[in-house]
Amino acid sequence: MKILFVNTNRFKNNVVPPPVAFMYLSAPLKSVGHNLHFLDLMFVNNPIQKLEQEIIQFNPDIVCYTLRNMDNQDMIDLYNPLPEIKSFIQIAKMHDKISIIGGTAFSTFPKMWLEYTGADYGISGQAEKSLVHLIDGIANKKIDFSY
Ligand code: B12
Repeated sequence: MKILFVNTNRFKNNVVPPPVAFMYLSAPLKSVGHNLHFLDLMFVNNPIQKLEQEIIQFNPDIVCYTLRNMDNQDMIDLYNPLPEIKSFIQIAKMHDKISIIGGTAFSTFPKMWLEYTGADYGISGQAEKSLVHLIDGIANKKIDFSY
């Protein structure tokens, strides 16, 4: 399948961590033959426009979003990325693409994130093996969408 993998982290304070999750997840997906494309939104000026452009050009079957930070753990100057991340996931839905979310922020509050963003699927915790199984299930229609 064609999979677009999106790094949603745009928090630039402190160190900017490289999107290592994709490095961990790409090898197992490639080893079973998936066609991957990666989009890092960290330094993009207009992330919504860029994401929409990538979805139209690459035309993926599935968009995977990595969600790193819930917040900056700063009660005086709180950073809240939730609305922006939700808007990224809505773009996949607008284009009728299957969306899968994961990452440390997602794993902290998985039920809340799924309900808030409307993503199709989420995997909490490490996903090197489970993401391959989930995508295999989607590809072979072994997963019931009507939940
Ligand atoms: C190392 C680290 C840092 C380092 C990064 C250094 C570097 N060069 O990368 C430093 C110290 C700089 C740092 C900074 C911050 N960090 Co930090 N950090 C971590 C730590 C310990 C490991 C992150 C990591 O690299 N993991 C390795 C990668 C491969 O794992 P992963 O991203 O989780 O990916 C796996 C799964 O999540 C999943 N997955 C990931 N994406 C996807 C996507 C899909 C579709 C699927 C299915 C699965 C999936 O599969 C992957 C492979 O198994 C985590 C805690 C932890 N144990 O995870 C906190 C953590 C991520 N950090 C956190 C926070 C808050 C911050 C800061 C905001 C702190 C601050 N106040 O400044 C900043 C943010 C920096 C930024 N600009 O974004 C929180 C995030 C949760 C939250 N509360 O928002 C965590 C979870 C710590 C915590 N328990 O609170 N951090």
